[in-house]
Amino acid sequence: MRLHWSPRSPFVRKVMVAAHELGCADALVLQRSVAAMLAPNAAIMADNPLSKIPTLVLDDGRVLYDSRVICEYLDARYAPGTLFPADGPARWRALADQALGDGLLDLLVLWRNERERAIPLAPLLDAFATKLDAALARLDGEAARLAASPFDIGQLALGCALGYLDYRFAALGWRARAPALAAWHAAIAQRPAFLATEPADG
Ligand SMILES: N[C@@H](CCC(=O)N[C@@H](CS)C(=O)NCC(=O)O)C(=O)O
Repeated sequence: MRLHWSPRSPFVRKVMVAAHELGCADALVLQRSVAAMLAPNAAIMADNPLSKIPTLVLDDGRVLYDSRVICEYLDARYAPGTLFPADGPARWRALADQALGDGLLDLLVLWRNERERAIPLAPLLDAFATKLDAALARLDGEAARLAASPFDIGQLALGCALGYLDYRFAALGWRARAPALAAWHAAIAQRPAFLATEPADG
């Protein structure tokens, strides 16, 4: 399987953490791909018309995107139910946590794009900050629940979102605002799958 990959992308990191957790990282051939909103990449678009990563090309030529679909595919293929609970409240909790982690990442990627513009739109930056504060407060209140639950796709996505905050928004100092969440994150960041996939420039 060939994965359009970058060491900087938090959505690619979701897939790589999942692959390590599921024991199938060696089955992925990594193709370094640069995805930027303002520069559609023909090599990615040959497989994904949206020019987004992660994009996974299976050995039989079928193509999967986005990170949610790829993670669920790897789970179903290599260790069913490990990251995606099969049914019931645990499944919906995990999927909702994943949606919050992914949504936070969408917000942070847009925020980073906006702040790098010559004249950022101030109300947009304020709105991003307001939503981040609310998400951190919500998650800080749920840290005990996260710590008491088995590791799943929701925790994986939230871990990648908090890792991206450290990587691209270190100056925000999110831990001071969410100490219980910070303690939960410190624990999951020690999982081998997270240690093996730290974001890196290059
Ligand atoms: N919902 C997608 C989001 C993927 C995404 O936004 N990836 C970024 C890189 S971190 C990208 O490819 N951006 C290029 C673009 O938006 O054109 C997923 O979960 O995979």
